[in-house]
Amino acid sequence: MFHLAKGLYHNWTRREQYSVLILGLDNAGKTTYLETLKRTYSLHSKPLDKIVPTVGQNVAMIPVDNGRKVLKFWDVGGQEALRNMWSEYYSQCHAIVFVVDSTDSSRIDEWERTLTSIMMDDDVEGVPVLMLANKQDRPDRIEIQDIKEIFNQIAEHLSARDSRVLPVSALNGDGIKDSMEWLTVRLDRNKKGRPPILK
Ligand SMILES: Nc1nc2c(ncn2[C@@H]2O[C@H](COP(=O)(O)OP(=O)(O)O)[C@@H](O)[C@H]2O)c(=O)[nH]1
Ligand SMILES: [Mg+2]
Repeated sequence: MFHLAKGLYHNWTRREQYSVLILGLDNAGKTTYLETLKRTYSLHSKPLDKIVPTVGQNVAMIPVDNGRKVLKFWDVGGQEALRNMWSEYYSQCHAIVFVVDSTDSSRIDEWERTLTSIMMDDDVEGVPVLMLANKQDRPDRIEIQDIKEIFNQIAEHLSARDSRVLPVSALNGDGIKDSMEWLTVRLDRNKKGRPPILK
């Protein structure tokens, strides 16, 4: 009886854990996004003016659905030399957040190539991709419609998967909750393809 109760309790308290990779070029705002997520979901976070370029990785565990699910976010650094390491995380990830700096028109080609190569990788087949058009608080931003068009051209050539472009400001928090909602729904929907880790 005790074992049965213990087993039931264990199943009932089991949490689903999903890994979400935060990718994008350096200076796009990936670490700022991670810190703002932590602050929005009441975790301890760094002051945004203390963020330095990421070497290595930053990780945050964010509980959702009253703690029944945990989203483990990985911010793995975006400088060119570090991008080669991204693929090491692909087979384990359940979703990708790709962050772009909406004010930097000089690097559109670079992020377009980078995003295309991610989406073409067999190890992320079927994985939901959320693109964050970041720095929307800045008046010199490129029109969101133009960013969507570039994204849609990339997404068009790929197999069916959930994808979306969201305008956000990692700095002032606009759109951050929307990004979490989008991810939570898609992770659940993609559960058969990529089951969560049960903890
Ligand atoms: N105005 C504005 N600046 C941002 C935003 N997100 C990030 N930044 C700035 O962009 C720079 C790079 O941010 P960081 O998070 O280190 O980028 P990462 O290299 O992608 O991790 C920093 O100076 C941030 O303060 C945003 O939403 N709006
Ligand atoms: Mg960083």
